[in-house]
Amino acid sequence: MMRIDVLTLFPEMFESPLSHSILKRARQRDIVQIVLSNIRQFATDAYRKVDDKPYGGGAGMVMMCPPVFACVEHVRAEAPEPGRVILLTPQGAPLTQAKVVELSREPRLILIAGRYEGFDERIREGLDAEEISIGDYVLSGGELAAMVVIDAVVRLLDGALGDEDSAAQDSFSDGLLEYPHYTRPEVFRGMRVPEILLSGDHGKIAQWRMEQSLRRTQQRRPDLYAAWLARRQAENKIPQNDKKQEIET
Ligand code: 9D3
Repeated sequence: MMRIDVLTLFPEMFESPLSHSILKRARQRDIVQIVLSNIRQFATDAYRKVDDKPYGGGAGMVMMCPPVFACVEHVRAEAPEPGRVILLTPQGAPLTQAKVVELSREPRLILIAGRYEGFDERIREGLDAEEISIGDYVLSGGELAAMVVIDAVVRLLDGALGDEDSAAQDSFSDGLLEYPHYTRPEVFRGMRVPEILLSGDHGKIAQWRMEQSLRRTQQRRPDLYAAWLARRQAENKIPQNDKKQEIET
């Protein structure tokens, strides 16, 4: 079972996301153990202080070392694996599915969500932590980012997904966006389901879906499209893979 420790000033923020759907089921099935710790409980002074003014001056407050180190040391004593320490920060490396896959292979993660302007740099240095960002936009703290990491990682763990879901079938597994989906009714407010999907011709349907995936990826994510093209070209240089399928877009 994987263990994920979450160190935060707002453990209550995690309760609802961890109590629904895939995360709920994964915890019930002992696929993952998620332990929330409140950094404030490890404050070393009488006022429960966890932040202080930056040396050198400037706006905002900085998360202090002593409570964070004490909290990490406390959770580390609860299980034998030291755990890989991850700070959620806007300066971190952007989260990708490749990073998620890598994290899903660890026995233990220690995620630290910050508030205020950021962490004292000695937290990263002293805990040999890596920093992860979930994208180029401004959040109010690291909690939602930690939840994104947890959700993306846990659904990859063995047994976390139901039968109908499959991690292998996901968008990003082949580097293209998904084709459009439809379900009943056949006509809704004058909008028809594409005729081909009603034809029963599975070959034609597969071809249509591939074309739609390619078109959408080209239009919405030129970065992914370029990477897909480059990968396909590289693969086509291998003789065994020579039977190339031409797809018109
Ligand atoms: C003066 C600049 N600061 C405020 C605009 C910088 C700043 C500090 C702390 C901006 C955001 C935050 C809180 N964000 C996170 O802790 C965070 C985050 C994010 O904001 N975006 C994407 N990923 C992440 S991971 C953690």
